[in-house]
Amino acid sequence: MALRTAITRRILSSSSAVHATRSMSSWWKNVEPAPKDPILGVTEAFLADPNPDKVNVGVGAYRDDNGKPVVLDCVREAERRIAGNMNMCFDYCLTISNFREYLPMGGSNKMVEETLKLAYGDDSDLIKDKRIAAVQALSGTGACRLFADFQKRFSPDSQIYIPVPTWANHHNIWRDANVPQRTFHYYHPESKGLDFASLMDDVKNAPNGSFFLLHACAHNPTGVDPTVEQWKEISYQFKVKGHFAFFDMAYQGFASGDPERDAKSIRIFLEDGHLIGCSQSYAKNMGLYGQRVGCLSLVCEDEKQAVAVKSQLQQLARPMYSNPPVHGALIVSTILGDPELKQLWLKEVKGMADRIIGMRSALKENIEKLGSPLSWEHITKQIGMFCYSGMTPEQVDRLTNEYHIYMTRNGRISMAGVTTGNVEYLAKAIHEVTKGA
Ligand code: KET
Repeated sequence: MALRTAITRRILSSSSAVHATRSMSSWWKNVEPAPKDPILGVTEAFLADPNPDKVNVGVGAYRDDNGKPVVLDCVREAERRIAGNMNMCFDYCLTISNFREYLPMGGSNKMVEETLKLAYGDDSDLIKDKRIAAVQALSGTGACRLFADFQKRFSPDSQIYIPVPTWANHHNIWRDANVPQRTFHYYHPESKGLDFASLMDDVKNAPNGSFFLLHACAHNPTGVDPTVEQWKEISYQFKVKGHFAFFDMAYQGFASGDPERDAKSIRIFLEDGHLIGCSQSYAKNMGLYGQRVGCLSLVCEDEKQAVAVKSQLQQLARPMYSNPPVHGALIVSTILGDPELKQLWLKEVKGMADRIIGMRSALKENIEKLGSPLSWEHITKQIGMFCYSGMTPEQVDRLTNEYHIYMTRNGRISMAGVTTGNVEYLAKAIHEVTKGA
């Protein structure tokens, strides 16, 4: 009897185990592979290619003239100071033994304070009057996403107007935050410049009080920015229409070589009294790509509103990632909090921007030298990290398949990946795939 019960029990438990295995294996049966990311997927394909002559001008990540990733000297020095525990004054005068503690939900106050000065100006009254709600964010992407979630929560019926074209991930970010997207004209393919007239029409025709995403400088992917005069007109029209401007500033310093000059668009809007939003990232201009350090800020009517808005941003962060990582913030606050290190940083940002400007001329000259009948003026006219070459997806495919040159299919060349060593090869390949066009 006892034996029979034990056997029955075993049969039952093994059949339920089979059943459990079956249902577990069917949990994800409807999951299809996600499409490759149009930018980061290029890096994956590049890494998988064994060809020694391969060139990566896909992702917007700065390389030195040997094609190697760069750690800035100011960052190395900051890390030395951090590791050496030089009684640094961070948020709570942390020491080496305890700076791995959690940061507050809004991140490092010291880092945020220094970051706001870069966007709003050292002497900004908005900072003095504590009218800016700001939190440390998971780099520029995290700042955009946090804002999109905030927009959905506090303006649930609003939409976001996004330029055509834009950084591909903007679409994903606002999609995943469930904010409907609209587009506005930006780039003019024939002139390879700004379609200012259509842009202004779209601004005028959008319903009053619409949300717009603007690239503060070094527009990605086009490398085309409005002039100061055009920014003034845009700002004026935003005022007339009561639109909200959200600035994505992922390349401060990369357009002109000077972070202060690159903040001009934002300053124009501030002069006009706009209550803007802003995403800042240290991925590119401090080379802190993998540290994921950035900032989201929203200008408010007064200090009381800023306190409320910041508390809500923190409440959004808490269930997502609780609080941001500490190390990158410590590097940034160490550099920007020390006048000497800040000077070194400014010099290094200019060095990166200048090398890219030099490569623009070199690429253009090399293509022209080969006798290309096409105009390549836009290579040197466009600014920032990218050249929007005008090449078609098919031409890009040929570059990749025949020449092992990796770039996004929209024809964007990351000029940061061009070097004196590969510029001739790149020019020749571009000439070959475009000469029949
Ligand atoms: N905004 C823009 C306009 C942008 O180009 C990037 C990155 C980001 C935000 C986000 O950067 P983060 O690393 O989250 O601070 N662009 C490059 C890398 C990427 O696609 O993630 C790129 O376009 O190649």
